[in-house]
Amino acid sequence: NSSYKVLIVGGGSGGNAVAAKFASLGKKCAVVEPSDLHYYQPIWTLVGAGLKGFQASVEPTRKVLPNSVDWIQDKAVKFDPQNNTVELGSGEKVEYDYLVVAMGIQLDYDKVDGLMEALEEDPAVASNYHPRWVNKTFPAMQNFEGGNAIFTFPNTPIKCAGAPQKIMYLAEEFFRKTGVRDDSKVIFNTSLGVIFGVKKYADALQKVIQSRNIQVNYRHNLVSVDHKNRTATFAKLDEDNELVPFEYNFLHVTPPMSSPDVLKTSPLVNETGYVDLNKHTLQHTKFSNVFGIGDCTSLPTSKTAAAIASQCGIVHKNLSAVMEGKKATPMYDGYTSCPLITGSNKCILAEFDYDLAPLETLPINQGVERRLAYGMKAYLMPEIYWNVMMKGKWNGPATFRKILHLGMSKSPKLQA
Ligand code: FAD
Ligand code: UQ1
Repeated sequence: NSSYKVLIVGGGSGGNAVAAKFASLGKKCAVVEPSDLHYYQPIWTLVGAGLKGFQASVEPTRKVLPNSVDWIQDKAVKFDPQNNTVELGSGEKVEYDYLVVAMGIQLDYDKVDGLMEALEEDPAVASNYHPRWVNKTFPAMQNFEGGNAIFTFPNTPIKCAGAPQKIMYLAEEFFRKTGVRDDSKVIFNTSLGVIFGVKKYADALQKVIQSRNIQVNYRHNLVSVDHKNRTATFAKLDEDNELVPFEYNFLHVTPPMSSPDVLKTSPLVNETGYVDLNKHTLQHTKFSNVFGIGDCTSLPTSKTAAAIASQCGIVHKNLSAVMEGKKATPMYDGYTSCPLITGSNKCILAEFDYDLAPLETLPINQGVERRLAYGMKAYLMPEIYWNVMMKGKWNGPATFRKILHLGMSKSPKLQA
């Protein structure tokens, strides 16, 4: 059985960003990651809309992980934090002094009746959330000849809460270009009761929705898909789950999501199934040698790569302090960001914190559609991700925000 000073479980956005920070530990640090491929998922919105090629989103895991740290190509199947071990699929138990959990969120496509079959068999059903089915979105948009184009938002926490509607705006614009918009209805069926959780950006999105004649049905949760009859059935969450069928000619699904099954049954999680962290220090609430980052955590902020950028430096600093016998310092203000793309050259760049208060980097109002914000999302972010964040050198835009606001920016609130 092997033993490491720092063991990181999951080598996605969070796990790899942290591994890069600890690369100087060399072989004392390992990453458990089953997949050969590392995905930059934020670009899938643009891949789905035909604006970027899929290859822009993928690199071999070997190339992304720091060379110096060990890559254990397997999955974690059991956590035993009392004994500081993680069991692998192979049956081997790996010991650690310090653990970082970075397993992401699980996609539960199978929880919607008929959905997997529809995704496999119906060319009009697609999903930007999956590396296989994101490649169906643009062909389905091209083949759409009018009728109902339906976009869904599930009744669970998800990653990038804006993505279910970003693809809708891009598709709606595309349908205007291809001349089918007048013969179609663009429908957003969302389990939520609001379009977005932060009022400033919700107000901006409402204007977009009205000006582009999009129909939004709140508290509608997708429960089944019958692709043979091209019907998607939704439960009305505020009306005793009354079922309403919608015929579709194009269907973009955001699946229900949950914490990875392996975590749900582990001692590491709270009652919601996510890794139970102190929201300001990112240290585990019960096991002081355990930290977490990203989508698999209980942190009450929107699950994004942008949030992870702000978290990875804090995990590094606080875990390093704990290694030296010091205490973790409260530092994380919940910063997250969601570039709400509303067209092929337009974006509302939402940035906010735990209080759902806007925390904008640029010294201009980001609550309006801007070409600059689109450029940042489409061209700047991928460069930052691959060349800076994956090298352990991007801690989010806080420093730029302070410079650009000449020190007038609000300082983070970190009361416990
Ligand atoms: P991931 O990057 O998903 O990595 C988790 C890793 O854990 C995976 O590599 C997986 O193989 C591994 N793993 C799983 N189970 C196990 C196991 N049992 N043992 C070991 N390893 C395991 N974010 C933004 O900031 N801006 C955006 O515009 C944006 N848009 C998005 C659009 C879409 C369509 C999607 C899907 C996501 C978007 N995101 C966006 C969200 C962002 O991609 C995620 O929040 C981020 O990648 C989460 O990082 P993570 O490390 O928590 O999880
Ligand atoms: C960000 O830092 C980041 O990580 C690379 C993203 O991931 C895709 C983002 O989408 C955003 C918006 C940020 C925030 C950065 C700036 C400069 C606003």
